[in-house]
Amino acid sequence: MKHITCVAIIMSSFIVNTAMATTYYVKPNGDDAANGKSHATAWKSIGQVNSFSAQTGDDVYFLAGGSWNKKQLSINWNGTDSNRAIIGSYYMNNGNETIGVPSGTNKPTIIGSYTGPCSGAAGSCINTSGAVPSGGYAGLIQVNANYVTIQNLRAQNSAGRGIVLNTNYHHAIFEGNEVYYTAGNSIIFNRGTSYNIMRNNDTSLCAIGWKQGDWIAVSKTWPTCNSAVESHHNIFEGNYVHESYGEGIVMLIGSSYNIVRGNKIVGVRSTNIYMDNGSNNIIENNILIGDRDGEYTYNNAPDGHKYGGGIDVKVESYSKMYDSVNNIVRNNLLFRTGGLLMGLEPEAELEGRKLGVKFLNNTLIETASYIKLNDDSQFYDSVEIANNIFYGSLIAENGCKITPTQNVNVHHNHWGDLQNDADCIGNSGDTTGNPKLSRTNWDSVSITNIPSADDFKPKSDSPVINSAKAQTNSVFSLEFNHANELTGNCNIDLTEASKDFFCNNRDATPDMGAIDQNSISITSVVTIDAPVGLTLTFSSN
Ligand SMILES: [Ca+2]
Ligand SMILES: [Ca+2]
Repeated sequence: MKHITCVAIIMSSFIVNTAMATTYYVKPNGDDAANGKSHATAWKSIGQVNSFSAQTGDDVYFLAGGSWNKKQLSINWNGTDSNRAIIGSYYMNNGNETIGVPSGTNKPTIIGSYTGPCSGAAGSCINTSGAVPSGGYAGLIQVNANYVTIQNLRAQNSAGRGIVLNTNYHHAIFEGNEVYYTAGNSIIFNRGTSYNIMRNNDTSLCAIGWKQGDWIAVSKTWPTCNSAVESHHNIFEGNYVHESYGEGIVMLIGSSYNIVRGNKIVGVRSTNIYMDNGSNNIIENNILIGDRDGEYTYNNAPDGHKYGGGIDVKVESYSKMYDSVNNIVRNNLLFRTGGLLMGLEPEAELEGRKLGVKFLNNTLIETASYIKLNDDSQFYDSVEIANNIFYGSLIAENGCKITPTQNVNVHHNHWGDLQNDADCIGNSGDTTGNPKLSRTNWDSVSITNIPSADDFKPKSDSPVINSAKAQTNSVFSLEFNHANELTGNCNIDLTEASKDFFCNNRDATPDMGAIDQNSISITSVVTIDAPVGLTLTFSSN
């Protein structure tokens, strides 16, 4: 008998009109010859899940605490909007099968064959025969169907990717999963997918040894941790991406109408949030913490230190068929990462591609640069840089480059300790000097001692208070149908760009930076009714 918890009640709303759908259970000491319909008769193997005659909307739950070795899990049956195919975790509570993961118990764990990170020469790092999964582009958990939810599983030691939505499938929800040690990406929505949610996942140690067709040394990898490729209308929300060699959260090759919000990205080697050749995307309310000179750093900065990247919006040559316009980067907090970047590659310029981004109300502390726009502004489309705080004593020069200023509307920014940079200082509404943030000593910050959002909050005597210019109606019309799937306290309001980091309305005289001084302290950016478990709290360490 299935024990109905409050969690299960949430899930049960999906189980209307689903007489045909069945719930199956899998446990390490199960029996594939049993019917799988209870804990007592649970199946044993991933192979059984991969090959049984599934009906639309069937659900499969693996026993929490169990692990399954060296077998790719492949989901090949559809759900529907009202009856998703859910693959998740269960446990026994007073003799009842209960959906979820009990406190202190590991999520059901699927383990591949890779034990990286790879430190040897290219091609020497893995026994390619018998690798699980079989190649760097394959997922340890692979979804080849629509309306599938993967929740509360752990995928680790993948010789390829972690969790993959394969090409041209749609409406996936991947949430509450842990993905650790992957040769390639942690979680990816592949080409042609759309209307997906990647939420509350914990991903770490991605890109430990794969690049374009070969398993290679980790120092040469670049795969992204969580990403979308030619994939639209997706939400990336509340994910924790940390201690990884690739990029953090990435939208590639024309991925459009995506929202990246409320994620925490800590100690990733390359760019924290990256997008190229995509339009109508919003990147907001994320916390990015760098790992200066640590293992997970890549770029050399003018101050002699190594940083990862910050937030970068590009038009690249390899996908030069797409513009990258109508993008918003707002209310993000960055510490010791790269800065805010945008630009076009030469071949894309030859194609006449356009690049448009609004960087609004971000706060950057001790970043490797403040903002750098390539010298290609004739291709810019509605570029605006306003209401941002840039501050960091580590950066004495070269922190800012905005030339020429044609087609770039720069105003009302706080330039911190940049005193004489003609590229940046002197625009309408600018302020300078110490922004007087809540936290004064940042030296102890590390990837294991993460500042809270409140640390970035300006004090009442800060020059940034009441110095911003109100931004209204600056957000494009976003073709997005996820409204019913957003459960946080920061609903997407497409006509209102004047909210602070905590999604409070800014007052009539708004402040620069992500957080208004007068905003109340709230401990989480997004409060998500995930089916089970993980809720990220952004003010805690
Ligand atoms: Ca179902
Ligand atoms: Ca104010």
